[in-house]
Amino acid sequence: MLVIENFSTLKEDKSLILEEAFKKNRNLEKIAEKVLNLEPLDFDSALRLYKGGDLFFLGELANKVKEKIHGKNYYYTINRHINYTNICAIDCKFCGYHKRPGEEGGYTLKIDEILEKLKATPGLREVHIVGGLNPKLPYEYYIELVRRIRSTFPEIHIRAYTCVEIDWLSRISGKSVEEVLKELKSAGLNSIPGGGAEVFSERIRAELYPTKISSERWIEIAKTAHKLGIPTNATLLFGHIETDEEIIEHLFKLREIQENTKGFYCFIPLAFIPENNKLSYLPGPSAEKILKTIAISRIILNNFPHIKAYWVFLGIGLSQVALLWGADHFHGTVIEEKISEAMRGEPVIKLPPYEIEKLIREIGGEPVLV
Ligand code: V47
Ligand code: SF4
Repeated sequence: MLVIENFSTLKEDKSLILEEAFKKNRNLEKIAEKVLNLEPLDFDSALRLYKGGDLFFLGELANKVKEKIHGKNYYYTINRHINYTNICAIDCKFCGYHKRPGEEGGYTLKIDEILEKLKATPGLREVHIVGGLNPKLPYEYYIELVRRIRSTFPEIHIRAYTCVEIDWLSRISGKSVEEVLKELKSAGLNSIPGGGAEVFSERIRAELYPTKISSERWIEIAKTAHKLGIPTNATLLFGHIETDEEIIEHLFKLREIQENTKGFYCFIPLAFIPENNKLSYLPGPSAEKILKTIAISRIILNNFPHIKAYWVFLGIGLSQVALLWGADHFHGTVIEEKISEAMRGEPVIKLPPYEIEKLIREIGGEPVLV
């Protein structure tokens, strides 16, 4: 992909695609200059760029921002997902993974089973733990799980329990969020995954996940974690009923929090999977929408260290392309992931480290194992 040094080099470039992109996006020149200087955009400019910017133009800008932050480096890890239970007291309409308490097909993994899965993973560097809100699971299970993983694998990174689960732990234990986080940290927790943020819009929450914690609560928990020195990730679930304005609002909110706490590590734009859930009548986002959303995320969140291309939800091909549209993190080997498996009806294929490295090299990048 060609890199825009400034708009005059772009105009001189003979690539037809870029010439066309430049013609179409001439009215966005001033905004694009700010982007390339890593200056924060105002809301209206960001929205104009997202709505009106051509796919390739946005890709060029986002790639340039990515290169200013990371050069040619692209990151990945050797990890394993543990979805410890699919039983959930909440009933988000977009989720095809969970089972209601008592419903057939519900499962909960024993701590020993989880340890066996982890032991069977050569070179494991990170474990990613997320599950439903299972009323039968006691508070001690959550702490014990982290403690036993830490004592068995002293070196690995334990990323566990979204802000939604942390809120649940606080409720079932009667402890404050701060106390819960401190206990988890002393048991061995390193960081918190980004799930559960969905879209910070009350309109969408009321329609799709009315019993889930509010965006204020999600943000309060993320900020508390940051205060305690626990980095967190953040997500956006897009491509369903949200508007472009709501996407930009979500990104601006995250940007503002990061300005204050510097505690976010990675942003993961999650493309809505329409199969096997209550929103299956929706088509799901197009590849163009997905790439533009990844690009605008890199542009607005230029104070976030990383933007992740989550290949399990996006597919391997589109994730590779996303690495040229502003994403710098390919997540990891994953091995097993029950959320997309439940919706798509097929197991996640393991992506070995050498294949991830090949995908990165194929787009001219330098793989970095973290
Ligand atoms: O919170 C549920 C989402 C999330 C659907 O932190 C759906 O590094 C799309 O957060 N279509 C869990 N998304 C996954 C997650 C995650 C994944 C990878 C890396 C990280 C990280 C975090 O999955 C849930 C929810 O927002 N989800 N159903 C669906 N139909
Ligand atoms: Fe439960 Fe999470 Fe699924 Fe919502 S997205 S129903 S909280 S498992």
